[in-house]
Amino acid sequence: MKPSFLAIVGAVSIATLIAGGTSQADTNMPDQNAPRLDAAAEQSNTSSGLRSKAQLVDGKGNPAGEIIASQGTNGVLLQIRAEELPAGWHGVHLHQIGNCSDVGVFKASGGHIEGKGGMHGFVNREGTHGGDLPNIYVSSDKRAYVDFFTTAIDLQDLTDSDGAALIIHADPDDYKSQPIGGAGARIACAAFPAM
Ligand SMILES: [Cu+2]
Repeated sequence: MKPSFLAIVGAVSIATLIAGGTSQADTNMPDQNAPRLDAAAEQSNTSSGLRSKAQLVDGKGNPAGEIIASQGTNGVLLQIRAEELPAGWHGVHLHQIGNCSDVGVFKASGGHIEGKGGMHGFVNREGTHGGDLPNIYVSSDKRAYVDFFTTAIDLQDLTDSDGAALIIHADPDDYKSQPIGGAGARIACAAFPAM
């Protein structure tokens, strides 16, 4: 199934280019007629050997920014460009499955990437999870632009057979409570595809 789906996506892209016949910039514009969430996200979430890109969607399935994960010498650089999120502190974690299809709930993304084992939390003596990340602060303009570097994982942990997701939670992570630092509901999700 997967190869034929990819082939169809490729064919559609080429057809669009030919039919459009317009500038490169136009082909990058969001298509207003495209299905709102998953089809668009499938096509724009991409992985290469050293880099993976994932579109962030909010609790209504609307675009809310972009995450780029790049393999470094001894870890992964995560560049978060989040928009249209509620102001305040929010927990951010890497979850096990690259699936944001259950919009507004985002439980399909599974639990945290556990890595070498242990509990959740940067200041937990039994911690930490491989998917643990610092909180982000969204300002009154609803944006947070943040770069993180983590040595707890490699890019292949995000692009394994079921992908991975970056989840933004409603509340901040206290870095010690189980299982998610008291960070509450999942309000935004970005799916890294399998590679
Ligand atoms: Cu989480």
